[in-house]
Amino acid sequence: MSSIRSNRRLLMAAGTVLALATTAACSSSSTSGSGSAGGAAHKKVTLITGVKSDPFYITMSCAAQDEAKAKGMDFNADGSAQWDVSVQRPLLDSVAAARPDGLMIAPVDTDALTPSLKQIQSSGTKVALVDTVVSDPSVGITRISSDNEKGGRVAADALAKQMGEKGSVIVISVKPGVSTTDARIKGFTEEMAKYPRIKVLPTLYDNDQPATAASQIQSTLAAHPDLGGVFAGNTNTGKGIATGLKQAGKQGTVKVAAFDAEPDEVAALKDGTLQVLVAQDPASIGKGAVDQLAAVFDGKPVDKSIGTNMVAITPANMNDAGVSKYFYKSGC
Ligand code: T6T
Repeated sequence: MSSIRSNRRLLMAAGTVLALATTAACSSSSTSGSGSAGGAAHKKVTLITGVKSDPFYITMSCAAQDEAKAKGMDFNADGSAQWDVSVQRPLLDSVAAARPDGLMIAPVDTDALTPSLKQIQSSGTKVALVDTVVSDPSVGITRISSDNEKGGRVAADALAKQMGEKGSVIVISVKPGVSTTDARIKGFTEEMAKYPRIKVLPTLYDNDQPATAASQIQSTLAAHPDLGGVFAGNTNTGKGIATGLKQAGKQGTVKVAAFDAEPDEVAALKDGTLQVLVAQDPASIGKGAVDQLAAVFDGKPVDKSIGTNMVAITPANMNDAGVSKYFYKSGC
């Protein structure tokens, strides 16, 4: 049975709601037949996030924990100390040994961890991919994330507007091989091509280190004094760019569109160092993954792919309750 869910996606920019009807590409649904014995209650579910201390993943984990508790599941969460395959792999090895009923994971690379994930899946653990994905389509009963390419396009249009549609712009992001940020960069650069008076400089990667992003933006300013705009691919990059611009005395002069809405980014939006945040809905990603695992445990249809909301936040709409609810949390 195929279940098609169409969800209305709202992207708000400066109080303007851009309603984007997005059909979650749940082109087919699958069930596990009779489902695991005993349904969702008391099933053991583990969440492995990309970076444990990142407010994006903290917000996701808090919502997943609440939903798992409501369903009587035994939930635990862990995450890498930094965005690195060699740091996340031992966590996966522990999951393989523990053999939980369900694993929710944001893999930090599109390919490097696939063998481990396939081995965990073949041992009977149901895998839900949250936020990031791997290239191998056989991994995961469900994939839940933002439409990152669309988010990159929204960032490009918002930044171009801030720059008066002219000047040079640079993209700084985490590292190549991350499904989400790669998609944002793709959407951003393709959209920016529509602005002939904007020159896109070569992308820089900061390994998800704010200090590196701060240093990179300052060296970019030294090499390109006319720099007009920056696209920050995620939380730690946005945080670092804000710091670097302040250190260079360029806050507000160089316009910034940043993905995510963790507390330091929100503060930088408020003080005028960042101009636009493309916030995701990590809570819905976490809750949704628990719900899909519960469905498979209960032998019910599973949505293979679910898209979640994004909101473009600016100083003009950041105090609206419907927008500020997307700010990420640093704790449950
Ligand atoms: O932007 C989020 C997440 O969507 C991405 O996959 C990696 O970076 C973040 O975790 C924020 O650090």
